[in-house]
Amino acid sequence: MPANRQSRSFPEGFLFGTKTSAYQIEGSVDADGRGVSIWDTYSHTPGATRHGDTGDVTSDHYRHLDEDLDLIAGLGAPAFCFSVAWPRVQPLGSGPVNQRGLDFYRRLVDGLLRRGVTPVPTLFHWDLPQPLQDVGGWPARDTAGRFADYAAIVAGALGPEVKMWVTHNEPWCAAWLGYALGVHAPGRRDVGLAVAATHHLLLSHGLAVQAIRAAVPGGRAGIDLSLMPTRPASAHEDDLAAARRADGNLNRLFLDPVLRGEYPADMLAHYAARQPGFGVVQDGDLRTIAEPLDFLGVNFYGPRTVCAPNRMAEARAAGYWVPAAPPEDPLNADLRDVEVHRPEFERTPMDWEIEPAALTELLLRVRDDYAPPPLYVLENGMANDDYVAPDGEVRDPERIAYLRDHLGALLDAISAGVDVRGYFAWSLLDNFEWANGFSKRFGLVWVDYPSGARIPKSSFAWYRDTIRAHALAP
Ligand code: IFM
Repeated sequence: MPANRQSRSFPEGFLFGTKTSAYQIEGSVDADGRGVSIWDTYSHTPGATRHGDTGDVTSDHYRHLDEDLDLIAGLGAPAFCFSVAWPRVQPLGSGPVNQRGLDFYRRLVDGLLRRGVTPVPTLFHWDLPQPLQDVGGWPARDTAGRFADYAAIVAGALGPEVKMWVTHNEPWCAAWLGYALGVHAPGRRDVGLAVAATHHLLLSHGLAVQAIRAAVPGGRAGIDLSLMPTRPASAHEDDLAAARRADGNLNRLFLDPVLRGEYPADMLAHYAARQPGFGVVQDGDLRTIAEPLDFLGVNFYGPRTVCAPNRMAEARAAGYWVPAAPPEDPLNADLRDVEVHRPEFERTPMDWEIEPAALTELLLRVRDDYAPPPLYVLENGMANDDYVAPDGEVRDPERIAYLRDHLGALLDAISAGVDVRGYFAWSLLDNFEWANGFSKRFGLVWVDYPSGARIPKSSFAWYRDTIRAHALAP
C-alpha cells in the first residue's frame, strides 16, 4: 500500500482534547455573584463588536453544563481545556472569594472526572475583572500580584485532582489586541501600554506557576502561546527586516522570556522609546518569568507573510494580494509591516491562510531554537460557514479536512523528533468570537443561539472516530 494510503498512529499516551473559554461560552454574566469583566464592558460599547454581540448569553454553557459534559464524554477525547472566569471567583479581582463561582468550576471538574475526562483549566483567557482595569489593568504591576493570589485560590480549590494547569491563553492577544490595536478589551491604542502589559502578563504567569506548584502536589504548569511562522514576501532586505520585526513582536517577545529568561535584543531596542514600555521591568522579574515549565502550549491557526511598506508595489507585482495602503493601526504602523496574502492558498472566513505544513515548520522551529519542555498544540481549528441542512444535520467537510491535515502536519513534526504530547481542537462549541461576535463558528458542535440547542457537526463524529482509532485514517 502506498504510504499515503496507510493510517498513521499517534504515540501512546498522546492526549486529545477540545478547548473552550469562559467568556466565549458561559453566558450567565450576572449569575451567582459574578463580577464584571473588561469584556462585559467592551462588548457593550457601541461599535466594539460585530452587530453589537456580547457574551451575555452566548452558548449558555453555564446553564447547559450537564448536557455539555455529556457531549464531551460522547466525543471520547480524554481531556478538556476550559478557562476559569476570574470575575466569578473574585468579583472585584482581589479580596473576597465568591464561593458560588468556585462551585461552578468544582461541578465542572467533578463532572469531567466522573466521565473519565482530564480537566485542563486555563486561569486567564482575557476576562480581566473590570475593577482591576479601572486601576490600570495589565500595564499596572499590581495586576500581576493580584493574578498570583487568584491563581493560588483556584489551584487550592480545584487541586489536588487537577494536575495540568495553563496560566495564560495567548498573552499576545491580551496585550496587543487589547492595548495596542484596540480591537479587544479594554480597547486601548497605545504601544507603550501594550509592552508594559506584555511584561506584567508574563510576570503574572511566572508567579502563577509558583502558586500552582505550591498548591497542587504533582501539579504541571505551562503557558499557551499563539505562534505564527512569519515570512518575508521577498528576499529584499526591507522585507526581511519587516518579517523579523513581526516575528519579534508575535513570537520571540513571548518565547524568549519564558524559555530563555530574556527579552529579544531587537525588541528591547525597537520599543526603547515607548512609555512605560520595558521601563516597568524590575530586577528578578525575568527569573520569575522563566520559571521552568512542565509543558508549552502552542496555538496555531496559520502563517503570516509580510512586506515592508515601501515594498508593496513589488509584492503586488510578485502576485501577492496586497492592501491598498499600509496599515494605520498603532501596532503595524509601528512595526512597519504589511500583511500580504498568497492567492494560491485558501483562506478561512477569518481570512487566515490554510497551510498545515506551517504547523510542522513552527513546531520544529520551537524545538530547534528553544529546546522547550514537551509541547501540546492547545488550539487549532477553523471558522467555517456552517449551516443546518433541511434534514437537521450540520456537515462541515472543510473543517474535517482542516483538522485532518493539521493532525497530519503534527505527526510529521513527531516523526522529525519533536516531543508533541497532545492536540486540542478549538472549539467544542460554536461561541462568541470576540470582536467578530457570533459571525464566526469554530465549534465541532453547532449552537442554535436563540434556543441553546446543540447539534454535533460531522467534524465531531470524524474527530471522535480519529480519537477512538488513535490514528489518522488515510
Ligand atoms: O476564539 C479564539 C480563542 O479565544 C483564542 N484563540 C483563537 C480562537 C479563534 O480566533
